[in-house]
Amino acid sequence: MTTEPRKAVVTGASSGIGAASARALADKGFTVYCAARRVDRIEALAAEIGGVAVPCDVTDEADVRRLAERVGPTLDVLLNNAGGAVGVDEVAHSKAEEWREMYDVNVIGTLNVTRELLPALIASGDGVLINMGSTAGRIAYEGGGGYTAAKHGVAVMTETLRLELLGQPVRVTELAPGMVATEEFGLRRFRGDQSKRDEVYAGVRNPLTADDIANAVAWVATLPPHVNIDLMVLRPRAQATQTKIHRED
Ligand code: 8X3
Repeated sequence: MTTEPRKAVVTGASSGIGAASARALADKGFTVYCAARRVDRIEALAAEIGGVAVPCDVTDEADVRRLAERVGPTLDVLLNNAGGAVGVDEVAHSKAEEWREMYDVNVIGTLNVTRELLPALIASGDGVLINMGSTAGRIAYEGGGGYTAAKHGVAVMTETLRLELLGQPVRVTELAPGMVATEEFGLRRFRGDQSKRDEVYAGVRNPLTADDIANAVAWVATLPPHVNIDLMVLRPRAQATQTKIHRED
């Protein structure tokens, strides 16, 4: 008797934590559906890890329906990773379009993908749903209003899902990383300003890497079916809170 490989979907798989998580899940034997907007990147990643590239903008409901069709009737792991921060303005000077963009990708994107793939997760008999939150979903900080609001949204949606899915064969986890040194997250937040992005990590000896978060994803995804990790907060040793950071010269 042959067993079908287990399937995982990773959104935002074109770079950073998403790409690293796709690799980590493939290492654990999953066939990974790599979903993102940048086709060249997900095709290269899928070729590297023996996965499937699915072009998908998580804010586009038709794209997400196509993703669900591609995955088919069962799915073992869903990592809602697509998200990000745009801008560092104080609330008094914030632009609605930037807040909308953050709410759209972080919250509505997670909603769209979860809604379309939930039946397949349930049908697997042991689905694992992992939402990529952030320490920004647990605290407020100056200049982070739009992003913290969106990530608080992800945190509350994750808790709501755990309540609503009680009794169904689906585990629900929020991963909440703090300082992770990926290239694109900071560049997008600072609108392409490399020196501002680099300042965030200045003097911090070892910020977390995308692989650190990917290890956590792979661990959560391969625990025995009765073990649910509700929330995992991950920070580098050099970071006690969002604003209390140990920097060396
Ligand atoms: C990233 C964490 O500190 O930039 O999700 O808000 S922080």
